[in-house]
Amino acid sequence: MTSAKKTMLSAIQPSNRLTIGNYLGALKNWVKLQHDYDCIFFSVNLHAITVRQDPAELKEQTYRAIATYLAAGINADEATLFIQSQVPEHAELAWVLNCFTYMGELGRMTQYKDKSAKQGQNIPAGLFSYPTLMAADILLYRTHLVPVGEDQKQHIELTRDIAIRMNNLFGKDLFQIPEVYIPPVGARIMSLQAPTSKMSKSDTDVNASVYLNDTDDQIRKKVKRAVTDSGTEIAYDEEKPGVRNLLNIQSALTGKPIPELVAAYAGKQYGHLKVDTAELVVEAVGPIRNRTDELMKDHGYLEKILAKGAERARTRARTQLKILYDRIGLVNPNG
Ligand code: ATP
Ligand code: LTN
Repeated sequence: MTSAKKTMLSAIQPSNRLTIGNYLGALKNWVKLQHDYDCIFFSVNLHAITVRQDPAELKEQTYRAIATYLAAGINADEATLFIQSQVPEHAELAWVLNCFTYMGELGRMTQYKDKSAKQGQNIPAGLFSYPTLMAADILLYRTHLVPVGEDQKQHIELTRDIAIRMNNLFGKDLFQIPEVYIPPVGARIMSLQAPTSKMSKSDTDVNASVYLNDTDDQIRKKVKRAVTDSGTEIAYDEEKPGVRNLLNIQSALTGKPIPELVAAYAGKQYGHLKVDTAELVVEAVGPIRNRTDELMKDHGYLEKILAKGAERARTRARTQLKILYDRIGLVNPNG
């Protein structure tokens, strides 16, 4: 389907159940911005296998991710929704981009440095070339805007560098150069157990993250056990990363500015901040969890949306690949 609107595209790895970090950094903004753009959202299972996954869980989480997008408010009639492995053009373009990306560029990626450090001796090559697959995801659809959390900014800058390089070589209009959208609040939600590290869905400590399918009780327990800081005053302070994180979560959920929240806690204790934060998270997560569970029971409905999305995506992706192949001298599938 063609549209006069600009294209917005984003994706999440189905490497575990999604967290409130994924929600506040990414998904919530997709929902907020969706009507102004022609939207493409998918579940990046090819990215997820850059670290070992259990096959049955990977499949379940891949569908759960799509169900969660819908439950959070993505409109299935308007957006193009699919699973990355259903559109083989992503892997195809990634190979070509690998040939125009430098080892030095990939070696500088923070996510690669963090994740490879946890892998021991045998680092999969896919973890290293991960960003070229992400660049392919974005460049296949002439994307204008990519809404993501702060941790992904570096990957989008690399995508722009690769696109500009190839445009210089093969024609200025070859690829659309994408822009990043990072939300003003909620772009970096921290671990509840180690508030100087990012909340991450693949963290082995289940108490570090609130998952979007946690029960209300689990949410309350996790937020109340959140590591806070020495002292008693509720301040938005560099030295108080635990308190800052809870204030950031509240601000991202309610839209209230931090100074307003801090002022309302004058003279109150950390306990008050935790109880209020827990209730706000319960209020936001509860409906998403319940709706996701309902959708997961209706596989037929999900399959229908995904089949339609993948078909639409493939047509668009093939058009872009044809242009690229012609420009760089590769023979197209149909000659
Ligand atoms: P993994 O632990 O498997 O690396 P993750 O939780 O870091 O996963 P991704 O799939 O890498 O999540 O990210 C999906 C989206 O969620 C991206 O846009 C990313 O920027 C955003 N995101 C992830 N974690 C956070 C966080 N803690 N705060 C804000 N946004 C986040
Ligand atoms: N690398 C991203 C997930 C991702 C993505 C994308 C995000 C893969 N392809 C395309 C935006 C656009 C991450 O969050 N780890």
